[in-house]
Formats: sequence, structure tokens, C-alpha cells
Amino acid sequence: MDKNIITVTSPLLPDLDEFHKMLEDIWDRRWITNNGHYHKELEKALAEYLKVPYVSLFTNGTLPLITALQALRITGEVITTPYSFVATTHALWWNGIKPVFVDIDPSTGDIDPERIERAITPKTTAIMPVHVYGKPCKVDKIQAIADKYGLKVIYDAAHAFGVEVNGESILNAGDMSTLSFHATKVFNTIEGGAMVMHDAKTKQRIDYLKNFGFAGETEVVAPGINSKMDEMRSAYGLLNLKQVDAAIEARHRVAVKYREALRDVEGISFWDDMPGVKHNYSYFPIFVEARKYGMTRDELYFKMKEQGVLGRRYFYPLICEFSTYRSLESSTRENLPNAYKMADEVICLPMHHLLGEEDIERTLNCIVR
Ligand code: T4K
Repeated sequence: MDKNIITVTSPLLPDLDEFHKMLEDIWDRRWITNNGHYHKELEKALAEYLKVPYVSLFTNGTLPLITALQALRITGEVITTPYSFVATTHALWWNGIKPVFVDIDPSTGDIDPERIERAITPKTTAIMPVHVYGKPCKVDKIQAIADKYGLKVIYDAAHAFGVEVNGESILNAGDMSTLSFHATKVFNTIEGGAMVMHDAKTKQRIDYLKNFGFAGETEVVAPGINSKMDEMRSAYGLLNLKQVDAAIEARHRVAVKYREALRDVEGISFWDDMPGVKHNYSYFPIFVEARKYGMTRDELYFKMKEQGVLGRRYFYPLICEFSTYRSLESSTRENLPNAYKMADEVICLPMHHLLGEEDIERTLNCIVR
């Protein structure tokens, strides 16, 4: 990667010598996947770090979504948000489930609970919200609706590693939550992911499902899939877990600087921290109001790009604009005005633990005039 380019993120990498020692140990054990030593260690360490009862590791963040829907036997229609990475809705599609898009709350980017009830039909079986950018959904309101209509709730918490509300992990909300440990995430295992669940029985079932449904050498209890994490990536994850707090703190410092510099820029808005929330600063979205700023979002995005500052337009286009989904009744601009507006105005600024003063200044110089 060209040193003069500032990317939207940069992976948190473990110390190479420490990783090498762990690799030697794995070589000695000659056990490289299928619920090995480091796999077990990482599941335990993550449950403790994340303050959740049970964690099941996966090979990426998409397969736990697909598997959660299988495990809960979700069918028919599922209410979800169009303002996310496309994997959220693809997981429904891969299960033969019809996504029903509900608009977002413009003050958080998350699904607006006030709009969920009117999208429920006799075919609705679940709600799949996303804590987008790690900003916690209104989980109590969503749960109240789910309880009233007998629906399951699966949170796509791909962005919400370590996020807490009033001291409690946001990952404990709903029936299950899923995480992504992709290279671009706050905590990464190169590729990787996890599911968080409330009880040992569910963990057991998920562990079967991610290993072809095997419950023993000769017994298959369900049409499972292969989505196990291997020993190398589990060891890598254990090392990254030791440094993730420092990385989040470094991201926090970047957020503080961005906010200071952008607070009074006419036509640019952003979010402050939410009261009672422990954030992970996974993304720093800004919103460009063209009329007031004097430049459209895309004009600013390409101006930044010309200067080597690679922000990203997460999440533009909306999921409902892609060919697979655009003909659904719920995909229209009339149904999703807030989501379309946000997708048209957003740029995620570079946000990672390695950004220095100079990088921050170069980024801000593109925006502040
Ligand atoms: N649900 C949600 C809400 C998600 O956001 C995601 C994934 C998922 C589910 C699915 O989880 P996974 O199955 O992916 O675990 C990235 C990621 O690939 C994807 O994981 C992520 N969300 C999504 C929001 O972003 P791209 O296509 O934008 O990534 P890419 O390759 O353009 O990388 C972005 C920047 O990161 C690069 O410009 C530079 C930097 N980078 C990237 C990589 C891979 C590095 O510096 N080093 C690297 O190794 O999708």
C-alpha cells in the first residue's frame, strides 16, 4: 500500500514474534482446526472480554447470520434494515427468506422501531436489526414488539465489538447476535466471526451446525455447514485481544480530533457519543448537506480521493438498490426516505489505530475550508 494513501481502515496486527511462537506451538500439537486448543481459548477469552455467556467462533461474519436463521428455523418474511453491508440481507436470501425493509432513525442510522409494527404481516417470523457503525439499536423497544408478535430477534452486531450500554454488553440483546472479525474490523482474526447466545444448549446446537451437523463420529443431527475457525486465526485473535483496548483508545483520540475540527463546519454533521454507551469507534461517518456545504457528498468524496484520502461511502448504495432486492415492495424511496438520504450524504472518514496527527490534518484539510 502506497504510504501517501490514507485508507479508511488498517488492520490491527499482532506482534510477529509472539505470533511465531504460537505457530510453533500449533506445529508441535499438529492440531490445526476442528475445535482445537486455541479455538477453545479464544471462545473463552472472548466471552469474558465481551461480558457475554457463550461465544461460538466462525470463519467469517456472514456464516453466523446464515446459521442463526437456520438454528431458529426462521422462514417467510424478516424485517430488516436497508442501511447495512449487503451480507445482512444476503443471509436472509440464502435461507429463502423474504427481506422486508424498514426505514432507519436518522439520529442513529439504525432501524426505526416506530416503523417496525406496520411492516409485520402473518408471514413475519423475525426482526434482523444491525447496530450500524456500532451504534446500539433501541433494543428494548425492538424486544417489546418481538414479544408482542412472537417474533425472534437476531442482531447483526458485526460493527459492535465491545459496545456496552450502561455497563452491559449490547451483544446480550435479542435471541442471538453475530460478529465479524474481518481484517477491516476493530478486532480482527483476518477473516472470522462469531455468534453470541444465551445458553449452553443453543451453543451446543450452533457448534453442531457449524461442523456439518456432527454430534459425534457417526451421528449427524442437522444439515449443518462448515464454518469453523482454524487454529492459526484463533491464536492470532488471542494476541489481538490483548491490544484491542489500546486500539479502541487510539480510535477514540482520532474521533475527538475530528469532532473538534468539524463541529462548526456549515453543512457537515456527525454524531457525538451517546450517553451511557461505551463506543468502539469502528467508523466515523460524516454527513454532507450539499446545499449548505456548497459541494455534494460525491464531489467531496472524489476531492478527498484525489488527495489520497480514501474515505468510503458506507452504506451507499443501500442494500435495497442492488439488483436482487430492488423489485421488492419495501425497497422504494417512499418507504425508506431516511435511509436513502443518509446513503446519499455519508462518507466514513479514515478511522483506525495507526492514524497520526499528519494523517488527521490531511483528512481534515480536504473538508474544512
Ligand atoms: N454485517 C455487516 C453489518 C458487515 O459490515 C459485514 C462486513 C458483515 C455482516 C459480513 O462480515 P464478514 O463476512 O465480512 O466477516 C469490507 C469488509 O470486507 C466487510 O467485512 C465489512 N462488513 C464491510 C463494511 O467492509 P470492503 O469491500 O469495503 O473492503 P475493502 O477490501 O475495500 O477494504 C476497505 C479498506 O480497508 C481498504 O481500502 C484498505 C483497508 N484494508 C483492507 C484489507 C482487506 C487493509 O488495509 N488491509 C486489508 O487486508 O468490505
